[in-house]
Amino acid sequence: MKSILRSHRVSMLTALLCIASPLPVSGQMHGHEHMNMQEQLHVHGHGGMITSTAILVATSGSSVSGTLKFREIEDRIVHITGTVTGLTLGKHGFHIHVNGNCDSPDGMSAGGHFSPAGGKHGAPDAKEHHMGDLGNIVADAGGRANVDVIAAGVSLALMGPGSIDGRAIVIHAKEDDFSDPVGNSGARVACGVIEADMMRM
Ligand SMILES: [Cu+2]
Ligand SMILES: [Zn+2]
Repeated sequence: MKSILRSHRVSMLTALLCIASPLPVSGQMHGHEHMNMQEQLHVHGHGGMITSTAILVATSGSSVSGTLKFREIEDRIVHITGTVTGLTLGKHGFHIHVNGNCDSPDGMSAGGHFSPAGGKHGAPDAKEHHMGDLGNIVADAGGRANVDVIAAGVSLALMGPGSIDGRAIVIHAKEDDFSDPVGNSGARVACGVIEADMMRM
């Protein structure tokens, strides 16, 4: 009981500090009225950087879980980090899918690969690939993968053509061999919706 009270008090304090801290950009908003909505949403993130989180949910018959953190370290360069467990040894296809919906037992509700510009499926460094093609993550013999992936071209902004806010990140049973249309990476073993952290306050 005591620890519950204490953690409650800490989160209250954090919330108060967040409210009390001045907006980092409030002094430099001369051009505010000329900014589009996307730019405004960008500068209003804490510390000027939007971060998001995806909590991975195992699909039916899978025990894959984990939490992924997304940081837009430069405009349209998103760094994805975290740990995934419950995988089989080896490579697993890793993609952003278009629908932020992980409700179906097989993960198919997340739809196809996020690809606003269309084109063929491929490796992230290939000339042609879907924007959501992030290659593979690699699990060790204990089924654990340390994710450290750069997603280029996508944004955590709440809108705009490259926005991945509210979309899904999907992990597959098999290796993505980068063949069109989906890389033969098999079933979906985990799915998580990418949610902006600032919306969770
Ligand atoms: Cu996928
Ligand atoms: Zn693809």
